[in-house]
Amino acid sequence: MSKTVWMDGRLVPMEQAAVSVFDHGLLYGDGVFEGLRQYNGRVFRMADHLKRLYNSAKAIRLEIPLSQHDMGEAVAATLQANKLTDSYIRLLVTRGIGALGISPATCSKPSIFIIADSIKMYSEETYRNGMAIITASTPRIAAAALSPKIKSLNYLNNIMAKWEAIDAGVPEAVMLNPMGFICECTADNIFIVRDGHLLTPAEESGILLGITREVVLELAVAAGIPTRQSNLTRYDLYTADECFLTGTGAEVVPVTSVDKRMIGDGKVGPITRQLTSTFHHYARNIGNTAAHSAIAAREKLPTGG
Ligand code: PXG
Repeated sequence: MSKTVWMDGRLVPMEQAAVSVFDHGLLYGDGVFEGLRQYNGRVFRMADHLKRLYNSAKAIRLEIPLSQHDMGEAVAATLQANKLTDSYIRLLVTRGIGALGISPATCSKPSIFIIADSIKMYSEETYRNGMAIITASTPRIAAAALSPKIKSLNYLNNIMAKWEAIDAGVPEAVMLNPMGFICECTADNIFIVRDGHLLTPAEESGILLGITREVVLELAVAAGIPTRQSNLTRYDLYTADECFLTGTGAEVVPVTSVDKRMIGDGKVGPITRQLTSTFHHYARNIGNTAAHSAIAAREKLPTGG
């Protein structure tokens, strides 16, 4: 079935959803994006995703020509047009069409695109048995160069790290910051468990502040699991009792080996198991109520069924 894409206020068939070769999003990666999930007709943590999108845009001096409220409506309209109740949503804002030089000043109006599609997750087997990952030699971009908090259309570092994962025959690669501390994987945050404590790289390590990461930290606190955000090294990963990744697409996915070092006993550990299942349930039920998704509720998103 042909998908419908929201483009600058119009719902168009995917075949016609094309951008100009003069769009600076294409020419220079000048733009920002978000990836959201819809569960049972409701968008998970939409307010948080929109806030991050508008902050990313503000940081690069990109003025989104739509209020956050209207952006929520546009997302709802896209989901409705595609008759979706469980989906992955990609929201992009580009600098728009301009002259061939890099100057953003030549671009008169940013463009907004909303794409909704089915979700590609890891296999059942991976959630049950975990996966092997590597550390990449490509570093995460330095916070001093471009804040990793900005979800920009510049993902080349991450893509180079993804090549390393592909070459190593594993699904993901951990990126380190220029100091050698652990940051995150190419599109997921990373956690370890050590002596019953849940540890994850801190904001200061230079990471994207993942929304799934935040929810997992909240769920851990609620479950009485002590949490700490700090600098972590490869040694900490190699000697961890448990390890997992978090992301909008992946949710919580267990890691059982890093750079050929077995994590713990090589099986998915109890805290990982607990958080995987707690998150899974929370996203589909409790965490997806009007209170946690105020904008989604206001926009009367399709109720599913
Ligand atoms: N780090 C980076 C560099 C990312 O791009 C995350 C962490 C996780 O953040 P969230 O907010 O999604 O928990 C991302 C987000 C996918 C997918 O298909 C990945 C992202 C966004 C949407 C979907 O796994 N990247």
